[in-house]
Amino acid sequence: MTETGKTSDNGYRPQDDGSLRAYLAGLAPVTTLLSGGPADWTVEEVGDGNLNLVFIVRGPAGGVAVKQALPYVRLVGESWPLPLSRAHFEHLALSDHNRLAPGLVPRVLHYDETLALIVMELLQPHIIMRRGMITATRYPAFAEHITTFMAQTLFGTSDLALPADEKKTQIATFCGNHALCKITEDLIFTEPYMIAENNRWTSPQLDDAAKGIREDGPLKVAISELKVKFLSEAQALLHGDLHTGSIMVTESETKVIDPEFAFYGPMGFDVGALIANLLLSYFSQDGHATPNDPREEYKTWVLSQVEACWTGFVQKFLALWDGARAGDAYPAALFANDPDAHRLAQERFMRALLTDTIGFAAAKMIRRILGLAHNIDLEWIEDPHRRAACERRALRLARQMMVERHAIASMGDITGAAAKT
Ligand code: SR1
Ligand code: MG
Repeated sequence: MTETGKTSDNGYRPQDDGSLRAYLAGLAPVTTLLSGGPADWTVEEVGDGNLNLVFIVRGPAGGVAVKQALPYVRLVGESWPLPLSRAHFEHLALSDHNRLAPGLVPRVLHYDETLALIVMELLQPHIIMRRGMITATRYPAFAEHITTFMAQTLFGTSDLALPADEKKTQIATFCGNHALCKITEDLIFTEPYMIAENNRWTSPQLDDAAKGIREDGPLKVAISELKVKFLSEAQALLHGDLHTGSIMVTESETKVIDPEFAFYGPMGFDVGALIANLLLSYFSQDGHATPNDPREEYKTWVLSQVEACWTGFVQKFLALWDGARAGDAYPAALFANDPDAHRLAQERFMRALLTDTIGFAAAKMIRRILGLAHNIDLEWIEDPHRRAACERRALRLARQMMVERHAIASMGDITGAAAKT
């Protein structure tokens, strides 16, 4: 690996059952954890994401998860090359996240630069949160945990926490992850608003809605403003893909996985990703409801989580701001004798962050309905008429959120509008 994060292709090979057993057998911490020998282990490739190989390896005493980057986008195939260096940035981000939000991220047992491969603790019995929400499962500890994760990681890598020289060094390091940023720039901020080969939607049911979005001038201005923020505002180290498929949960635990899109960007992008995916789950519930399982109470719970995620995040972020900190932004000495100015500074900062969060959330909702990569929350609604009805409501709210984001004063306004949409 060079300092720019480029992995040499020398020695790289995608793992399979046999090669992975042999490889792991050479890693003492892994063999101790698994116990037995390679012949006693089970190896299963379970990757259902868009980009990578993921193996679950189980031995007599325990298990590990192994994630390996492929040199192309798995969802599309070898025609879309993608640098292996994303594993380098994922590893760096996991290390920062483990330091800043201990217990909320999987532990890394081993990292191999050449193979672009990370061995992590196996999270069990955790499941991907999105899957749990499709079966209307509540996660009572989720909002508490995810707000801690977002506040600690976003505050802890911002100019409020870091001296400027350190922050700039970090920005420079993560700039190398530009290929993953480019996916976001194209798939989220550009393609859904124009005719593009990658786009797909529930057709013909949503043909008119897709056309409407392509012809919506105010929406195109708004998404372009958000794209400029994404391209140019290095506020904090972002997870970069903080949807409910990147969160594993049990009733009492929450773990944030998969930060391969990590880079220094606008904080509202991470918070907005989370809010968007909760709202998409909300809109999908009518598509999964049955007479015996009408989902009305669950929908209320999901909307309560949208508000809890925002209010909990704000409260924790401001508590960190009020504590001892080393950052160059808003120097404590400047505000020491002026509590009114301090409060005003915080209010204005959080107001701007709310506006960004709402805008990015809207962008994330639209891309999952009209762009390349969709969510199983909606995809698993088999009847296309029923699915399209859910998607249409989500699109309507997202359009309003994005265009009116400067005028929306609270997350309660969004949940209220969602319930009426
Ligand atoms: C081509 S990758 C498509 C999407 O998968 C990831 O989960 C990201 O959200 C990315 O935009
Ligand atoms: Mg992912």
